[in-house]
Amino acid sequence: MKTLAIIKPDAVAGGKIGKILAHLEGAGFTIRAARFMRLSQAQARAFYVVHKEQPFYDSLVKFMTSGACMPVLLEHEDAVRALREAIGATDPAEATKGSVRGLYAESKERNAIHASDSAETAERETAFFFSEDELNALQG
Ligand code: 3AN
Repeated sequence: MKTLAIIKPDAVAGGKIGKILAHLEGAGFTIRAARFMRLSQAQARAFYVVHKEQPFYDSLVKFMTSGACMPVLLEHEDAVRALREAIGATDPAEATKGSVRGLYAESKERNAIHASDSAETAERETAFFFSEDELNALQG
């Protein structure tokens, strides 16, 4: 199965793309699609719409639009669970030491990487960044 990750602007600006992708490939994920982009305000607001009532929403949108990010479609047996485990807890202070966030996150907000939290979310978030046609073409 597949799930969606986003290498966030803090990790892109900090030069961590290569390390994070290597970490994920080392954990058994296969990269199926990727793009390098800067989210617009509208895109960031829509992507995080489930958090729109949260006190951190405006700050999160500001951070996610502050620079380039890298959405990545990853395949793994049990991909959603495996990726959540590989990235660690939202708060780097609580993240497992060897997890992506344990290694690279700065704070709860600037936490290096996003991962879909369920199979349904993974489908919605994948469609947010990659069209069916594009994914079919990548499969060859
Ligand atoms: P996760 O990314 O671990 O699934 P969510 O879905 O609870 O965490 O939160 C989405 C994003 O919102 C997080 N990745 C983080 O950047 C930000 N966030 C969550 N909680 C906080 C908080 N208390 N303060 C600031 N930012 C937060």
